[in-house]
Amino acid sequence: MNAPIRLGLFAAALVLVFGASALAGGAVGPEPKAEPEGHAGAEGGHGGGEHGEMSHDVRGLASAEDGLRVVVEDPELRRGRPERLAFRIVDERGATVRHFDVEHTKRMHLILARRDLTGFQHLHPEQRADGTWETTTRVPEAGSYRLFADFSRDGGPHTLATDLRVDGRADLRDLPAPAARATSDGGYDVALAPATARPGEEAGLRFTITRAGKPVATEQYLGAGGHLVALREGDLAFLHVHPTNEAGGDEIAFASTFPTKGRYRLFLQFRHENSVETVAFTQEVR
Ligand SMILES: [Cu+2]
Repeated sequence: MNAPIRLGLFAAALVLVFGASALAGGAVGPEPKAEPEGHAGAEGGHGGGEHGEMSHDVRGLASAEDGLRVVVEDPELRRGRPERLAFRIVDERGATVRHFDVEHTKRMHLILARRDLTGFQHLHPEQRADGTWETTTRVPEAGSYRLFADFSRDGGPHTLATDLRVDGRADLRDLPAPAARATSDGGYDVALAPATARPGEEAGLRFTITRAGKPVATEQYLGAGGHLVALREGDLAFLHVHPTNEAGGDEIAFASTFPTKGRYRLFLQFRHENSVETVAFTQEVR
């Protein structure tokens, strides 16, 4: 299938699943008054608490939520060269938020992923005096990317997301089938223990790492044995995942609740010998 058709199908699926308000939320620019109560149950994901426990597990579907909004200075990046990426978090009055809580040892976590769940990056931008978050990144492939600003403010977690465009023809890829093993660029072999993940139930995700056949004990990374980001295929909903063990063991474990059936891409990052390695797995939820 060629890229325009696939993009078209994707857009149609988005409308079907999340309706017009989610689309508006994904757009860059002035934000209409959101109607977060418009969605049903598990897919609401607004973290307000009134939707029950599940609402904490899906985030990152909107650029504005709970009175906060992410504003990207320039959402167009040129491909294959270092580009400045700057954004602010603004409150309901349009004032730039300057104070953030430290979460996983950082005040701001910036995640980038292309719509086909390739091109994952996890960055820690610097905050300027005016509150703007800024970093430099190089995106090697064209396409539509999701930017996630993951942070905590006044004790409340937030993940706001918006789109970035990278020039050129996008060669979109199918999500890889589930596999029990993946290898990082640095040559680390990672195994994901088989786990049955059911919608709405907490699932344990356990990874073991070897290099050249020998077990590897990871070093502390962002305050834990590793960091895991889980994104849902189709809408790139960002799941809350928390580590359930410390660094130094022979296993990195996390717990996450997959809100719905479907496929998710898990991005595991860990540190060893001062290098941060990334591997990705496809998780099916039935
Ligand atoms: Cu981070």
